[in-house]
This record gives sequence, C-alpha cells and structure tokens, in this order.
Amino acid sequence: MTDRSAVKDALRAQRIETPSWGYGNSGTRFKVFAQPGVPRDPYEKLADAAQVHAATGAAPKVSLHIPWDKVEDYAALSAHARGLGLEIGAINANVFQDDDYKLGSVTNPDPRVRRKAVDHLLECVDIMDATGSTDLKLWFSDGTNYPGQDDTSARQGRLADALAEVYERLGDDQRILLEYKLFEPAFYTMDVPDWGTAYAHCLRLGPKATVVVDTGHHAPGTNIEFIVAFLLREGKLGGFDFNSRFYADDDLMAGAADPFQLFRIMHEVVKNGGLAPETGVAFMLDQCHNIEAKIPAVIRSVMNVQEATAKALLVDTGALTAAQETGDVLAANEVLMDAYNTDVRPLLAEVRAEAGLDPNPLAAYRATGWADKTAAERVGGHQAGWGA
Ligand code: RM4
Ligand code: MN
Repeated sequence: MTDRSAVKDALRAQRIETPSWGYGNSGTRFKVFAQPGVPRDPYEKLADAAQVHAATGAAPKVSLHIPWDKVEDYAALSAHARGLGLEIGAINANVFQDDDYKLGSVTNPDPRVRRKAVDHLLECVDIMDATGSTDLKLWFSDGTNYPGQDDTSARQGRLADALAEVYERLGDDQRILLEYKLFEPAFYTMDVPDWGTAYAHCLRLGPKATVVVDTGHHAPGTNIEFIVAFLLREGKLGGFDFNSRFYADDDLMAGAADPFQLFRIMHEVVKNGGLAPETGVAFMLDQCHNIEAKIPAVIRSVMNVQEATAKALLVDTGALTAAQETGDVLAANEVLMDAYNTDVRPLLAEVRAEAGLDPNPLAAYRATGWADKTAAERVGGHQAGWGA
C-alpha cells in the first residue's frame, strides 16, 4: 500500500489492547521492585490504562487476568471502564498459581484437579458475559519436568476434553484464544508447546477457537512471521501477545529488542489482510515493566507497534509482487528494506494531530502530571502485582 491517505486510515483504525498486569508491580523470581503510585485494585489499573488511551488514542481495550483482577461486581467494573472510554478486552484465565496445579491444571492426572481447573475456565466465561468481553485467552503452564513423569498423549486427551467443555459454553460472539509456549515452567514437555499443537486443538474445536501468538514464547531463531502468515491464511490467527525477548520469555516492551522482527510480523499481517477488523486479529500487549515506569512503557510499546505497522503499510506491494514474480531476489528484498528504513514518526505524528491528539504521546502523558498525582494519592492499601 503506498496511497498515503489509505495508510493513514489504516493507522487510525488500529487498536492495541493493553494488559492490566502491565500496570501492577512485577519482577523476576529474584525480586519485585515496587513503584510509587502503582494501582491497588482493578479500578485503578483501568484508570492507568485510560491514560495510555488518552495519550495514544489507540488503546481502548484492556485485558484482565483472573483472579488478579477479581472484583465483586464485574458489571460495575465494566461500567467503570466505559466511563473511562475503555472496554474490557480478553479475559485471561489463571490455572497456574494454585498448589493444586503442581502437576498440571486441565491435564493433571487427578480428575478432581482437572474439574477445578475447568470450573475456573467456565467462571472466566461468566466474567466475559458480565463484562462484554469476547475473548477467552488460555495459557496453560501444564507439562512435565522429567521423562516418564506422565503419559504425554493422555495429557493431550485431557486437554482436548477440557477445551471441548469450555468451547461448548461459549456464546455466539465469544471465542477461545489458545496460547502456546515452548518451555517454562515445565522443562521437559509443555502440553501446548507450539503453534502446531495449538492449531490442531483449535481445528478440532471449531471456528470459535483460534491461536494466539505470544512473541516471547518461541525458541531463539524461530521464524514467527511464517507462523503468522500460515495461521492468517487458515483463518486461525486470533491475535498477538506482543512483547520483546532477548533470551526467554523476557516480557520486555514490544518492539524494543527486535523492531525488525516486529516489522516482519506486521508485514505478514498487512499483506494477508489481518488489519481488517473482520479477521478478528487482536493486537494485545503481554508484558511487564519491572524497572521502568509503567504507563510510559506501555505508551512506548503502543507506539512501537504503530511504527512497525506504518512501515508494513508502506511496503510497495506492486513492486514487491513484480519482483517476486520475476524472481528478482535482490529487488524484492530492497522493497521490504525501503519500507523498514523509512522514518514513519512524522507520518504517525500527523495521524495523531489530525485526530486531535498531541503528536508526541509520551510528552502528552508527562504533561498530565498523572505520575505525581497517583504517587501522592495512592498511599496505603496493597499495591497490585502478580498473585494479588
Ligand atoms: C503467560 C502467558 C499469558 C499471560 C501470563 C501472565 O506466560 O503469556 O498470556 O497471561 O503469562
Ligand atoms: Mn502471553
């Protein structure tokens, strides 16, 4: 696409969903560094998310994580979100932080534990009903640490049974986003280690089950954009959990470690129609901000996704196809690199200014004084964090 106004329309339309847990305290298994002004409950997390949306105009949806975002009244939480100009995005189930799940959740050898895990997933669908969320994001920490520990194929059967029960419970406009991860916390086998496994389960389940690609969940060197192209072509790409990794599941800011990879991913998205709302691709962030200020880090990540998208939209597809069809390897590569090497910041500044926003979202956020205000006001209580 090289028509400037079409590029701007596409950029204006893109929505990036931010994670409630990105606003809470987080860290590594070595240390969690608390920050001043961190939200103490889901309502305050939404208030922070609203700052990201106000600055960028592009982040109206917020993913929740249950039970981290457990509240008495989900309809009230959803109304609070609407009052802030936000919507509730994906509901993330959590079946990895209970003692019962030591040997797995939905694939646990003990049927009592499996029942408990599936009941939690069904509770998450109830929460979707109450909040208007359409997406159930499922990530399972299930797996084994030692050869012989459990029956690998029996675990696949248990997983399929659990997914089928949850799938049956979905409303017409609701869907499952099934996430995969290569390793961690299990180190020998994960029960959903890769996109192929997730895809096979989703195929068997039906059209309301799609795969979510968390960019941090692959082996080093994996060609993630190939996975994206394949899943889009099959109509099975539900969305992304964007973040950056240098080594494992680092959960750093999207686009920070490898902006070229993010561009290559967005190129496949754009080329295969994945920006169109009807394809249902959710552009979510799944990251944590352990040492940097959280709200500006989320804003930076949104901007990084937008920059990668803008570059992908600038690819001269006519020239690319011509080069591909004539087998001109160098010319084809040059078309892509020309787009990647374009400075798209002025274009995005223009899109923002035309939408009545500050062209510089980070400056806009700083000017609000929100960080000082929340640091002064949010004292006492218990800061939100993992396991809160
Ligand atoms: C998992 C997975 C999920 C996220 C949790 C916090 O690794 O990426 O999407 O909800 O972490
Ligand atoms: Mn994820």
